[in-house]
Amino acid sequence: MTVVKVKTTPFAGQKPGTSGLRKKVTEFKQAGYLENFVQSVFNVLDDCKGKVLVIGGDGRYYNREAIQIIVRMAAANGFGRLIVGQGGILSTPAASCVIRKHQADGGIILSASHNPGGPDEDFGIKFNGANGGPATESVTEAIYQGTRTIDHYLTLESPAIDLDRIGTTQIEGARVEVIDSVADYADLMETLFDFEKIRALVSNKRFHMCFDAMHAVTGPYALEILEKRLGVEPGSVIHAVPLEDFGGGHPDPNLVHAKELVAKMNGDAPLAFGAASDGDGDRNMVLGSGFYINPCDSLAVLAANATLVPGYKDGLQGVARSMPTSRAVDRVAARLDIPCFETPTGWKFFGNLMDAGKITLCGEESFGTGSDHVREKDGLWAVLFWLNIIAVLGKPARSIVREHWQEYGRDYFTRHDYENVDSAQAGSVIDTLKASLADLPGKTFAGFEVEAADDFSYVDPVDGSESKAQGVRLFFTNGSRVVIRLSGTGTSGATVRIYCDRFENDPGLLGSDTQRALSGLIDAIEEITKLRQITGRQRPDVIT
Ligand code: VG1
Ligand code: CO
Repeated sequence: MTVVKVKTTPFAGQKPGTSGLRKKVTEFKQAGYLENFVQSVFNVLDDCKGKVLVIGGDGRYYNREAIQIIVRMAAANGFGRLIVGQGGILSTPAASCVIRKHQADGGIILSASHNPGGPDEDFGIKFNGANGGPATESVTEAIYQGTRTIDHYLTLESPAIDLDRIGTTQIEGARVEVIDSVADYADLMETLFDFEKIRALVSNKRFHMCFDAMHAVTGPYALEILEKRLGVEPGSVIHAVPLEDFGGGHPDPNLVHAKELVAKMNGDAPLAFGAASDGDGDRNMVLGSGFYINPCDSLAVLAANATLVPGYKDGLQGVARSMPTSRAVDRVAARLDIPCFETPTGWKFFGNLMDAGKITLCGEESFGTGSDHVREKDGLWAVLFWLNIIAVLGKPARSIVREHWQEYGRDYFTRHDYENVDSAQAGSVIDTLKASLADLPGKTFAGFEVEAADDFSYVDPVDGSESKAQGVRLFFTNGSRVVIRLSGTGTSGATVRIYCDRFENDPGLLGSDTQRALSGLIDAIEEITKLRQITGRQRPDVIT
C-alpha cells in the first residue's frame, strides 16, 4: 500500500466550539472537509509514528464512513495501533475509558452529542488527549490554526475494515483492532459501584425503573450493565437500539425530549426511578417518582453522599462546577471543607484539575456529571451512582433530594434557551449588555438590585492559562444570580442561554414550582437585555 499525498485547500470555519467541531452532515461530506480537520489534528500531535489512537462515535449518520476515512489517514500518518469500537460505536465516556485503559496517545470521537442526526442534520468530531479528556483550549486553537493553512493530507488505498467483527487487521504499519465497545467501560463501573446492593434494590418487586437510551449510543451499554450485569427487569431499557437518525428524535435528555420516559414517571402508577442519556452517552437526566431532579442539585447530592459508594468511600479531594451551574455543590464543599472550583462551560476545563488531583467530582447544569474515573462527563455512571445511593439509604430519590434541601437550603435554578436566533441580533444583545456592565451596579430591575456585573474570566489553577469572555454574570443584592451566554455547540443561527438561580433556606419555601420561584428574576433579565423584545420571541424554546 502506498501512502498518497492529497493536495487540499483550507475550509473556513473549522474552529472547534464548546465540544469539538460540529457542522451539518452536508458540510462534513464535502471532499476534503473531514480530511483537513483530521490531518490538522495529526499535525498537532507532531510525530504520529508508532502512536496509539482510539476511534469511535455515537453511531449517527456518517459515523461509519468517517471512521473508514480516519483509519486510512491514521495508517498513512504512521500510527502503530488503532483501537476502534465495534460497529464504530464508542460512547464519549467509554472512549475516555478506553484511551486511559490502553494507554493510547489520544482518541477521535465522532459525535454531535444531543444534536439531531441524519443526512440533513448534524455531525461532529472531537479530539481527546492521552489523559482521555477533551483537548485543552491551546490544543484546539492549534488545530484550528492548522486548518487555515493546510495544503495536503495523507491517506492510502486500502479496503474498508470490517467494523462489525471483533478482531485485528494490519494496514501498513498500523494494527487495527476492533474491540467490544462496552466491556472495558462496564468493567470499570463494576470497580466503582456496589453491584451487589444495586442488584438487591432492582430485584425488589416494588422497584420498577426505566432507562431511556433515546435510540442513541447508550443502548448497548445500558443493556449490558443494567439488564445483564445488574438484573434490572428486561424491557426496562427503552429505545435501546442506536439508530443513525436517533429514530427521528432529539437525543437530548430533558423533560421536553424524553417524553415517553416522563410519562412513565408520572400518572397513576409512576415508576420508582427513571433516567435518560444523550446522543453520545455523556449526559444524564435522573427522575424520581413524579419528581424531576435538577442537574445542579444532582451534583450536590452525589457529592454529599459520595462516601456511601465504594469508589469514593475515602472522600473527595475537591469538587468543581461550570460557572452557570448553581452553587448548590459549593455548599456541600464548604460543609465537607474541601475546595470547590468554578470553571467555564465545557468539560475540557475539568481535565487539568482532575489530572492534578485537585477534584474528584464535577458537573454542569446541562445534565453533565462525572468524576476522575474518566475525563469526560458520564451519563450511565451518574445513573449507577444514584442507584447505589438509593440502595444504601433505602429511600426514594425524591426524599433524598428533599432532605438535602432541608439540610443545605435549595438553589432554585432554571435555564432558558432561545434557539436559532438571528446571529447578528444575538450578538448585539450580548454586546450591548457587555457595554453596560459598569453602569448596572446600584440599579434596580423588576425589584432586583444589581450588586455586581462582569464577564467571566478563568485562570486555570494548574497551568495558568486564561480564558476570557466566558459569559456575563449579574449578581443581585438578595443573592440571586443571572448568567447569559451564547451556545458554542449549535450549527445554525445563535442560541442564547439565560441561567437564573436563587437561594432559599426558609424550610417552608423549599417546595415551590421552579419557574414561579424565579419569575421575578426572569422579568429582571428581560428588562435589562430586552431579549424578547429585540428578537420578537414570546418565550424560550426550551426550559430546563
Ligand atoms: C453545551 C452545554 C455545556 C456542555 C456542552 C457539551 O454547550 O451548555 O455545558 O459541556 O454542551 O455537551 P453550549 O456551548 O451549547 O452551551 V455535549 O453532551 O453536547 O458534548
Ligand atoms: Co453529549
